Parts: sequence; C-alpha cells; structure tokens
Amino acid sequence: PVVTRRADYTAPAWLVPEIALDFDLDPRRTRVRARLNVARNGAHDAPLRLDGDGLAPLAVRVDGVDADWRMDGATLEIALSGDAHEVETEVEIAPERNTQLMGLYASGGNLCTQCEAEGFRRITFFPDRPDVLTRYQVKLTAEKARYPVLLANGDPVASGDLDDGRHWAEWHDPFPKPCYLFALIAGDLAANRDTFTTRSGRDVEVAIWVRERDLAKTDHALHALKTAMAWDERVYGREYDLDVFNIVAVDDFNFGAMENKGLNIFNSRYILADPDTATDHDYDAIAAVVAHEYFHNWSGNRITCRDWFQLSLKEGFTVYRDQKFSADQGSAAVKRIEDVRTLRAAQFPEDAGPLAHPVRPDSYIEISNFYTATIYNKGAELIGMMATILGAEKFRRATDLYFDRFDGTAATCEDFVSCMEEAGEVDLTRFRRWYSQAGTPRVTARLVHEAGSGRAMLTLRQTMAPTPGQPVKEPMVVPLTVKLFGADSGREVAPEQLVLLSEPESEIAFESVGERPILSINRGFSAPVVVETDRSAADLGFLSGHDDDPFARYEAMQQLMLDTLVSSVQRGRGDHAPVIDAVRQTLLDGDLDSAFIAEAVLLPSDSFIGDQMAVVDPDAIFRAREALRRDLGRELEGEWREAYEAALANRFEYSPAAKGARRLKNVALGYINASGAPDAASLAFVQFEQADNMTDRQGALATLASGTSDKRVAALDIFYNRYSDNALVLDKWFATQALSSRDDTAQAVEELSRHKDFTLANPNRARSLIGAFAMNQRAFHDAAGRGYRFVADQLIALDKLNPQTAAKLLPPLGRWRRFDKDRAALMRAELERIVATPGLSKDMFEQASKSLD
Ligand code: B3K
Ligand code: ZN
Repeated sequence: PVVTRRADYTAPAWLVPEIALDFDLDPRRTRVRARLNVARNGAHDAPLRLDGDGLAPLAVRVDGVDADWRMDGATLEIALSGDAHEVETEVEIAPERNTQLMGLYASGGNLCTQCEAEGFRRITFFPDRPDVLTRYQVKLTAEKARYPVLLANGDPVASGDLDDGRHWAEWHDPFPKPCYLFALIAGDLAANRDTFTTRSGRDVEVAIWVRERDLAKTDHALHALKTAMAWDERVYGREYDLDVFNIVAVDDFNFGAMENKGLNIFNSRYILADPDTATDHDYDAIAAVVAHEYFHNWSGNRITCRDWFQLSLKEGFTVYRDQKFSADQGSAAVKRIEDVRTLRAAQFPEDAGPLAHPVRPDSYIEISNFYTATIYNKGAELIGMMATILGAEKFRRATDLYFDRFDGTAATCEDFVSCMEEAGEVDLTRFRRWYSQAGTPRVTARLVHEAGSGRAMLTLRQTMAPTPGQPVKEPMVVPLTVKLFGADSGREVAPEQLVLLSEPESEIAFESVGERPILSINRGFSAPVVVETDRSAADLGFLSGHDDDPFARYEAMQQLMLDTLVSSVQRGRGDHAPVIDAVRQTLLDGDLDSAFIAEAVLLPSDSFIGDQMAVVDPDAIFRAREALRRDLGRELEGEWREAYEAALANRFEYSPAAKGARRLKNVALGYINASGAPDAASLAFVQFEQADNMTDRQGALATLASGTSDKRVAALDIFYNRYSDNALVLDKWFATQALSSRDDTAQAVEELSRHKDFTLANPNRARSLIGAFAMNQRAFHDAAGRGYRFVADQLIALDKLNPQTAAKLLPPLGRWRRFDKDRAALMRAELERIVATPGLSKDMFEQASKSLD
C-alpha cells in the first residue's frame, strides 16, 4: 500500500475555481455530470489528474470537444495545452450498493453523501485534496414522490417540476470550498424551522430535517444550534455567512456528524432526543456535536486545511471550541472532568500503543484512520495550553488574527501557532514539539520543605517514552498550575502560579512557607500529562475535601482511589479506609453540587486502572475494583440511600441541577447494589419501571444487567419490547449487555450477534455491540481468547462492507504489549489472521499491521 508523507507536499498543479455539477439521482443508477473550470497553477507541463474511486468515465470533453484521456489506476489523466480549460466528465454510480457509506449512498430510503476525507472521488472525478478550493453550482433532479426534498450546500436559487414525475433544484454556494465539504440530500423529510438573526441583523433560516415522525425530537438540537450561533458571535466574533443553515439526520453514518458548508449531515443519534428515549448524556452530546459542526463553519470551512496532515488545525481547535461552549452551558468543572476522562480513556492509551502518532502526523496509509483522539482531543488540549500561556485576552487577539489572515485559504498548524506567537507576544518555538512528538509526557513532582528556613523546593522532572518511529524525545513545554496548602491550617501557603516546565528538570522555590505544604498541581488539568507525586493518602484525602480548584479536588480523589486499587491488585488487598473517608466527606459536603459529587465518587474504570500497571491483569483488577465498590457500598449504605432518596421525587427536566440529581441518584443506586443489600435489585427494578426519562431507565437497566437477580431478564425484555421500533434505543439495549460485568458476557455478546436486530451494515449497531464489548476489559480479555476471536471475526466480516468503521474498532486488539504473554500471543494471532485475510482493505491493513510491529 502507498504511504503518503507530509514532507512530500507540493501545491496542486491545477486549480478548479468553478464547478457545475448535475445529478440525475436514482438509488440504482445516478448519473453525474461535472463541468470543471480548471486553471494551470504555476509554470509546468503536468497533465490534469483527477482522482476517482470506482468510477469509469462515460464521456470526457475539453472545451466542448471529446478529449484524449487515460486512466492511471483510478486516476483520470487528461493532457491540456492551455492555461485554462473547461473539462466535462460523466459517470454513473449506484448509491444503493454503497455499503462503505463514503460518497453518495442510500440510508433509510433517502440519498445522502459523506465526502470527508476522500469520498468525493467516489462521486465524480476531481482533484480530491483540501487545498483545491472551488465555487459550486449544483443541480439535483430526482423522482418527486420519493424524494420531495432536494438539498445541497449554499443557498437555494431555483427549482421546478418536470413532466415525468421528476423535479429539480439548484443550489449555489458562493464560498469556495474543498470538495470534502460537498454535500447533497434527496429525501422524504420534514423540517423543524426557525430563524436566527445575526448580530449584524441578517436573518438566517435554520432547519433540522428528519423523518416526519421524528420531528418532535428535534427541539433540543435546534435550540443548541441557535445557542451555538450566538455563542460564536460573542466569544469569537464569528458570524454565520449564508442565508440558510440546514441540518439533516440520517441513520447510517460512519461517525458523529459532518460540517458540510451550510448543510451539516448528522448521525441521527446526535440529533434526536426526547426524555423517553435519550439520556442526559445524549442530550449533552447532541448539543456538543451540533455546536462542533456549526463552529466548523469558521474553524474548518472558511479556513480549511492545506493537507490532511493538518487535520488537527480544524479538529483540535473546533473540539476546544465546543468544549468551552458546553462548559458555558452548565458546570464548567464537571465538563472539564468529563473531557479529561475521555482523554485518558481514549487518547492516553493511543499515545502509549502501537498506533501512537503526533497531533500533526508525518505519514499515513489511509487518512480515515487518523480521525483519532490524538488529532481531536489531544489537539484540543494543545489549543488549551496555548490559551493558558497567552491568557484570555491575548488568546482572543490571536484567534482574531488567525481568522482574519487565513480566511478563504487552506492553512497549516504552523499558521495557527504563528498567530498565537505574534498576537500573544510569546515564543512558542519549543512548544511546537507538541505537534511533532507523539506520546504522553510523564512529570514527576517532588516537594521538599525545610521547616527552619521556611523554604519549599518543588523539583519537576519530565520524561517521555519512545513511540513508534520516535525512539528519542526532546523535552516538552508543560504548563503546570501549582498551588500549596498548609497541612496544619488547611489554608493556602503559596498562591496559584503557572510554571512552564521546558527543561528535562527544573526547580521552583517557595519562600516563607511556615508549615508543611501539600502540593496541588496540574490544576484544571492545565497540561495533558501524567503527573506522579509522592503525596500520601492523607494529603490526597485533604485535597479531595479542601482544594479550591474543583478539578484538582476530583483528581486527588481519583489518585487516592487509583493508589488504593493498584496496591490491592499488586498485594491482594489494599486499605480501603482512606477512600471510604474521602468519599463520605465529599458526599456530605453541602457546598458541592450533585453533578460534581457524582463524578468525584466514581471509581476509575477497569481499563484506566490497567493503564497504571506494567502488565494488565484484567481479572485481578476487576476483583479489586469490585471489592472496593462493595466496601464503599456497605460502609456508606446510609449515605447512598439518603442521596438516592433525596433525588427521587424530581420530575424530568433538562437543567444542570436536575441532570446532576439524576447522575448522583444513579451512582448511588450502583453503590447500593454493590453493597449486596437484599432490596437492591427491586429498588433498581422499581426505578426502571417508574422512570419518566431514559437516564433513569437505562441507569437502572445497567445495574440490573450486571447483576444476577431474576429481574434482569425481565427488565431487558421489557426494554426491548418497549423500544423495538427505535434503532437508537435498541443500540443502548445491545451496548448495556455488552458492557455488563457478568461472567457470561462474552457468551451473551456472541448470542446477541445472531439476534435478528443485529446488523453490521449499520455503524451505530456495530459499535453498540462490538465496540462496547471491546471496551469491557474483563470480558474482552477472557483468558482463553474467546473475546479476541469473536471481535476479529466480526471485524473481518465488517471490513468487507465498511472498512472505515471496521478499522476504527481494531485498536483494542492491538494493545497486546500491555498484557501477559499468553493473552499477547492470542491477540497477535488474531491480528495475524486479520492481516492475512484476502481482500483486506487498506484501512484495516494499516491498523492491524502497525499493531503487530
Ligand atoms: N469532520 C468530520 C469527521 C469526518 C471523519 C472522516 N473520516 C466531523 C467532525 O469532526 O466534525
Ligand atoms: Zn470536527
């Protein structure tokens, strides 16, 4: 397979200032006519090369005359004599046979597109690279009864009916864009419409398009959209630029959503919500993704990427923007905790494994494999660190400069950093290593206090383990916010300061520290690093109860729990008392809100505990965690019941306070259940039956699904029957079972893969079973290799339909180095079986072969 390298970038030989596209839409046979105005870019005599994938030209004309052309593999090559020509091509494609869901495909009776990263070449011949920016005119023609709604990018300009039952619509997008932002929809859809007035007084028609029967589930997304539009004006000074903004929801989608100019296309799971079918988490995710895609209009569309190595330029920045947006809608502290948990669950393991890559990668085989937590979430942390270093005011000046200077262009990560540097008046030379070096820095912090002199010395040391292709690492710039508390008084003894660690080692002195200090470090998670300290259980307990930075408080509790769990795994049994005391203190703290308490008292996941160990022992980790859960449940049973009952009376409402109450209620239910209390299952079952919202219903179901009570099967059946016609809720039914901590989960999941409602053809469904199961550490890592074999079988089957989604599910199988040699051998054997599969996609080949190295 061909490796694409960042260092090989050259500007496009031909530009395409304008395109006219004419679609004759039909699920079996769609005719695409494209008329490109091409312009030679610079002095050269290279032919015009147009990317294609699975296309055969039916006609090729240059300036109206049949032209000479040849196919070089999938690429159409045309020799051109002048500097500007009109090139026309015609192809035929079959949307309904498109199971990859890239290009033009059918979903639920509608026709839709997905072009990022390289799907446009499956629709028509074109220079499919993000630095070719083109003005689009699009005409869609289709059968009116079947596809009454015809949408494309930009603004609608004309439409009409034909005699044969077909109709047409024309759309113009005045903003030049790369072809990955092209989109069209033909379908039987209804709209929830509204108007947004921009701050300069322009009216924008906004609409969310779904199946008629789903209309009632679109209010939350529509509200989120308008909130996001106003937020981007206020916080970044960015206004929307077209007369219409359309969002369409489809059921079959490879990821969350897509920011096509003026026509965002969404996975329906990130649009549809009502209390009966969506959890609070779903509501939050919908608002975040709607905002994310909207924010791309500036960070992604108005300024796009020069090449795909710069992907984090738009994704890291846009994730940073959506995270801040969400933080502004509720508790910023809880949002930060959630974001860090995601980073640690998805990105740290990536950085520590065979697929580690820099935020700005140097090479790829298949770009789809690089839509990763590193590009997105670590990329967002890089922006956050620069914002911290610059401070709010200069950061805003820097983003203004960036939007101004690069509007209408295809830019690079370097362009962004240089704006930060210029407007921020800082030197980010060394900071740039965050873009080029993979891996998570590890910072050791040692605090030594001399009682006599009142001086405290903080020694910070950083290291970074080698990653594939990067055996030696240079020191990074790590912004750490630090503060000291007095162990006796509990008060601040040194105010918060920002330390920029940029050498392998550095020392910071604090004077006039009269009592033994306790270190609070990486407050707010100011840097995406692992911090190792030698703080005692008592000091962590103190911080978990008293630190004035909510994240640091949460973190101290997590560290205390982790230390306890790791020592239980290593020594068979740990001292649970300090954790129990700290949890009690947090539970009873009247100044804390429920959402924060619920986050703080949650034990770290099995896999995060595993990440702390040299060799992961899934069974020992599970036992240690269950033992601590049981003790927490028993020792604090009264407190859990009180917290549970306090939240019982509430009726559903989507507000930060009500969400927090539900979250704490469900965490409490889990602990009551862990205590082994005889009434725990009936408590869960009553909640399950009486819930007026999905958060409570699914929370109870998850508790029951991991237990042994006879209510388990009853609840699963009731849930299934109640929601059997709702695909998104059935996904939850599959995932809940795949995440169960029961001993027979692997077997249950195999059976579920034969269930009549299971299909690999729908990515959400595939992820709900296969993806969820591979996250269930103990079940997936069954010592006999049953889980590995099952997942490999499924991925091999899925690869034939949808390589992109299959390859995304591979990484858990690639982490064999973290396990004992028997498990490692079993995992490797499955990876080898995958690599040896005839007809394997390059997506899977890249993921599996890199994982074997
Ligand atoms: N830009 C798209 C992701 C496309 C993924 C292509 N494999 C959605 C987003 O990040 O907003
Ligand atoms: Zn994005």
